[in-house]
Amino acid sequence: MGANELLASIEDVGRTPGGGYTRLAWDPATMALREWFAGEALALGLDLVEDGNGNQFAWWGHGPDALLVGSHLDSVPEGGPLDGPLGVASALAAVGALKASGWAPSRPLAVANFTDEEGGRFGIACLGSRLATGAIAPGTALGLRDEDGTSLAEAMQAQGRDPRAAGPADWLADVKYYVELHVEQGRWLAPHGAAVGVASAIWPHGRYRFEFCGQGNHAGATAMADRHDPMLAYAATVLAARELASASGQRATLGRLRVEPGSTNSIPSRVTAWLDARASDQGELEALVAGITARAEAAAAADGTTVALTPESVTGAVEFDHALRHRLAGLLDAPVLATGAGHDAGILAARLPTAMLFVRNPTGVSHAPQESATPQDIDEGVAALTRVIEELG
Ligand code: HGY
Ligand code: MN
Ligand code: MN
Repeated sequence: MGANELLASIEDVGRTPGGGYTRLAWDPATMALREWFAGEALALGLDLVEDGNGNQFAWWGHGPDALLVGSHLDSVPEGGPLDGPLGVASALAAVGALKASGWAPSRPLAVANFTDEEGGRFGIACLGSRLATGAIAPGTALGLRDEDGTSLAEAMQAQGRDPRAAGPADWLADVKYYVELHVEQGRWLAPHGAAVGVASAIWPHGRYRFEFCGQGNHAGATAMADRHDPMLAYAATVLAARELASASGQRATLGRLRVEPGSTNSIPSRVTAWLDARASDQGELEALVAGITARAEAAAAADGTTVALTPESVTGAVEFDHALRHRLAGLLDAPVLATGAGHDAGILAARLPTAMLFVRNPTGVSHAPQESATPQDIDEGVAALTRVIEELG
């Protein structure tokens, strides 16, 4: 099957009434997608293996110096249809086309489905690839809890996995290259008239938890002068993030919030907010976060409230392997572009030569139901990935 058909075969999995997709790690939707992946691997005659972290691999041959292609199948809440699944479907379609043509790889080849790339449930992105590469300690990851208080370990156990198996994975030693195809996030390829691009780098980025604490009180009986409302420092922080990121050409978002007790007629006692900050280099990222934090602290001090900052995950700049990206850009006659989005390829790049292909996204919208790519461009992406596999495989 081609990638468009493969994507159509999962279009109802994890679909939400708003037309988006919520497919979180170890939830029913991603479990159904794991079954789908297993079925497609079987149909292609590939050998399905799962590592102790839940990452799935469909192998064409086994052994060292392997070429790994693939992506992830989980989404952010209310995400789009392509972020992740496009890479997995394109890899399956490319392998299917190569098998049908009688081509045979000179090295082992595998298609990967990395688990929990978005961090949409447990808060830290790329958990599957971070665990496999040792970028996060199993104890830290397994102790992460979702909004219901369920830990990653409990979620894995509920799906029949043994969390004690989580951690650095043996397959890493067998992989020579990893190439991830992904829908473009942002709009660069369209104005440059290209259907496919090659990634140069990933911006440094991080997730930071702000905890604003004040005095809970009655919304109607408390005079305004007597309030210590943590919502005010939160509001000042949101505005500061926007102002400072815009002024420095970087990016900052506070898109996740928890208010306690969260009742209409109570002044909050605690407001927890998460900052997603991204910048063109590490120094800019640190300056941006420091600037936002200073503004949060000043606002809290003015209101007699407090604020505490906890970095939850910080990922340094990723430069994709220069020789590999140059070779693929030449092979495909494709432009090279950086991205502000994180990927499993960014985690694996610390351990082995890694590259990414981007498929044109006409509007650039991602992490939202409106994410799209044309069927023609999706086919062009598969053709490009097929050529890369023939070149490297
Ligand atoms: O957040 C990111 O950049 C990626 O989509 N996980
Ligand atoms: Mn992704
Ligand atoms: Mn994403």
